Amino acid sequence: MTRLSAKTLAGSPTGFAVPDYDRSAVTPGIVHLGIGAFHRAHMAVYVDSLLATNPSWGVVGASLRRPDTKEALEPQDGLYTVAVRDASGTKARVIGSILKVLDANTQRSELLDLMASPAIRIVSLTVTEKGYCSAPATGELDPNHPDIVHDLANPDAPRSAPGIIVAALAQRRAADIRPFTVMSCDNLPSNGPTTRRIVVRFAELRDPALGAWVAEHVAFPGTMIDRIVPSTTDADRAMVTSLTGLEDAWPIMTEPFTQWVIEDHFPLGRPPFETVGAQVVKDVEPFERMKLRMLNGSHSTLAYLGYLAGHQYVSDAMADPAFVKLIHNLMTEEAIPTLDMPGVDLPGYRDQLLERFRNPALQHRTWQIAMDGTQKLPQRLLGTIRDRLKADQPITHLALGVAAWMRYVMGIDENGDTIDVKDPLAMRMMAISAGAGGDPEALFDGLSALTEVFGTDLPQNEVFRGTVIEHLESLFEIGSAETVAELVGD
Ligand code: CS2
Repeated sequence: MTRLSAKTLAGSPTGFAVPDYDRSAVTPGIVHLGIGAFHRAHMAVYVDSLLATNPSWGVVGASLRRPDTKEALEPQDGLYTVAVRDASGTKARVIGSILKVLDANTQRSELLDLMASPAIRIVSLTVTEKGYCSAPATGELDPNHPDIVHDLANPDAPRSAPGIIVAALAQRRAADIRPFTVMSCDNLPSNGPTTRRIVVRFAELRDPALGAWVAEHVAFPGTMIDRIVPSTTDADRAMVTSLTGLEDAWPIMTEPFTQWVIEDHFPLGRPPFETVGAQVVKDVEPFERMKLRMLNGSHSTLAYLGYLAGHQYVSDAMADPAFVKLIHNLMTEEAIPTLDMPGVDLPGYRDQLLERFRNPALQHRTWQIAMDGTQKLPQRLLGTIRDRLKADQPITHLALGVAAWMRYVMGIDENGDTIDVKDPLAMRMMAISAGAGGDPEALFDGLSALTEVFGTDLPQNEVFRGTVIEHLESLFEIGSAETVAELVGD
């Protein structure tokens, strides 16, 4: 089978979309840290759509942890296939906006030199929540994080995202080059201001003068990013090969829906993202809050309860009417009332989400979404819970999401089989659940004492404690599917 590459694409039959520009004329304007599936399904696609008229905005990607994306894309000249799937079928498009991928561990100085060069005007990131090395409850840099300790001791050989950004900014400052704009495209709450606090703090710890310079001169626009991107499987690779006739080591599976809302704050300029479907706005935070609380809050709830009920994919859980009702009610009764978005049709947004979760062609694993719960819970469920507790409003559905997470991180499913719990705090949580010995109160007290997740207020809140424990008792007694059915009255 012929491998996808610039050469083979040039001679390949059509029937799928390919870059509509001369790739050899494209030059890098963006460095993207964390070149995983999400970026390649989202921002890289928007950039691909505008390169024909804006060739100075190509992307150089950097992988911070594993070199697997670099290894897959290098023989393909950075090209890869995006397969958009729904019940009506699959549409393939080859994306050309990624010019090159650098491995931050082995090509560090090449990466930093590129980031320090004047051509690079934007450094964007999708490094996932844990890549910010912060305490999830507060969004503040964790100075004791092993990567931060390492990077402060070795500022010229950083391995964390904040360390790499600050090293490159320091090089620009020394060379009197204006700083690039830092654009987070991760699901953090207030991702612009949060990234700013983390990067400025890291720079201050390195050198107070550098910290002051970063705080004064670097822009950190916020973004709301949305597209569902399940991990690619071998079956997906085979499907893409049969569609295009070209072997692609790392195609991307995704849904038709895509949304990107960007705060307009780019002192060195930006590509005209609004010409290719992005919304460029003054204040992005209401959009972020809406998406985190409605989409991601529902997603995590579906993931923990769905996994426990034996559903491998989100669409399997959505085939159970009780799960649909639960998620519908969670959004309608508990999330929407905490949002202030005049002019936005929130019930319409909810219905569209329910439809997206139902997409049977996507095969989005509940286990994938369940990952890194300690990094996700605060912005997806706990913030909404806090707002509702303050207003004396019920938290029944949201608290079930939290209880299901607590049940899930015990690491044993309802059949007594092991769950592969992926989370930076997995070891600590295993020890806590072992100590709790299946007692709901002890489990709640042990896990909610993780102040970097729950803060100090929630563990002491009697309503929160009582509601979560009640749900835990039910999860232990009758299991996830029955608990959901009982709650929604089915
Ligand atoms: C998901 C998100 O894995 C997860 O935690 O909730 O990745 C979700 O698919 C995206 O935020 C959708 O935009």
